[in-house]
Amino acid sequence: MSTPFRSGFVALIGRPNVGKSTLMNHLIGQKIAIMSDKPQTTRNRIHGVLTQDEGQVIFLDTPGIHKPHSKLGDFLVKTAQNTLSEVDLILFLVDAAEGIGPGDRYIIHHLKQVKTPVFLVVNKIDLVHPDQLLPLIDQYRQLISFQEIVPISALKGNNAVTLLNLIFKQLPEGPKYYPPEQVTDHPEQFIVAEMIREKVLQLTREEIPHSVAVVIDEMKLRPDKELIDIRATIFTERASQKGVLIGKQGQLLKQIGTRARRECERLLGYRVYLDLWVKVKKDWRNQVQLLRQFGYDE
Ligand code: GDP
Ligand code: MG
Ligand code: K
Repeated sequence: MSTPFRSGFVALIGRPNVGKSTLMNHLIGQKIAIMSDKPQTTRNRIHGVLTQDEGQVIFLDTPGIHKPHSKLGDFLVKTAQNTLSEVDLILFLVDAAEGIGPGDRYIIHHLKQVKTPVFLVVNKIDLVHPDQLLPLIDQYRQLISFQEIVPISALKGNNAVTLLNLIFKQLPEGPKYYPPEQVTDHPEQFIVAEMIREKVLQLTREEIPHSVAVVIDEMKLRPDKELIDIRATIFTERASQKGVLIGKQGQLLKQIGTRARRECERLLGYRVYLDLWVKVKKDWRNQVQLLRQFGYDE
């Protein structure tokens, strides 16, 4: 008898520096770390997808709710609120070494307005004496009730497996929303490369064979988190193909770039600056180096 596959969406919230990223990295490890959007909903930033035999967890960030003084105002707060009511589970991370702060109260205020189950995840327990934990937990419990309370250290890994098991237990039976093979080391780069390739094929039709390859040379979020810079190279096998792709006065390449950029922005949830190049590379498929850049070998 096989146990049912469980899957669902889990929102991670907590004030800055509470350890959300650390927890994500610990749970997901090298397996995945993506930042592409779930296409159906706007602005729900996917931080990572964890796929195991027993199920799949899609972790979502909830932008806007972390900052009580966010200038983005109502809109983001509403979006965050919607996210919180749509997900299957909310992980509310708090800091074991600090008392309840204004940021925590602000989040609790929002949690009270949704019916979604909430786990209180008390992180950084490695920094406190166990005696300190219960009083803190009691304080939180007086403000709002929790489905589970899990003390962890995301940094050291204490109780991470326990937390994961409780998450799986909470999720409904469901499908694999994301194919495991999409889950590579750098899936966001893979997806962006595929999108650019798709635009090339759409705009050139039969002139360019499907052997055209796209490599993402660089993909970086700017420090102000306003824009993602993407530098990509389209490889063709012959010089004549390169000419076709670029087009008269670069018109076709420009068009490819514009369409690809728009789609990248939609998928990634950020503004994108796309720098597109075309190079000729014979037999690129045989070149291990390139395959590695494609992410097949890492
Ligand atoms: P985020 O802003 O919520 O994503 O927080 P981060 O994951 O970036 O963590 C903020 C800081 O807290 C980093 O310096 C982490 O190394 C540290 N940190 C995270 N989890 C733990 C923990 O369990 N124990 C300790 N001692 N430090 C932690
Ligand atoms: Mg973080
Ligand atoms: K995103």
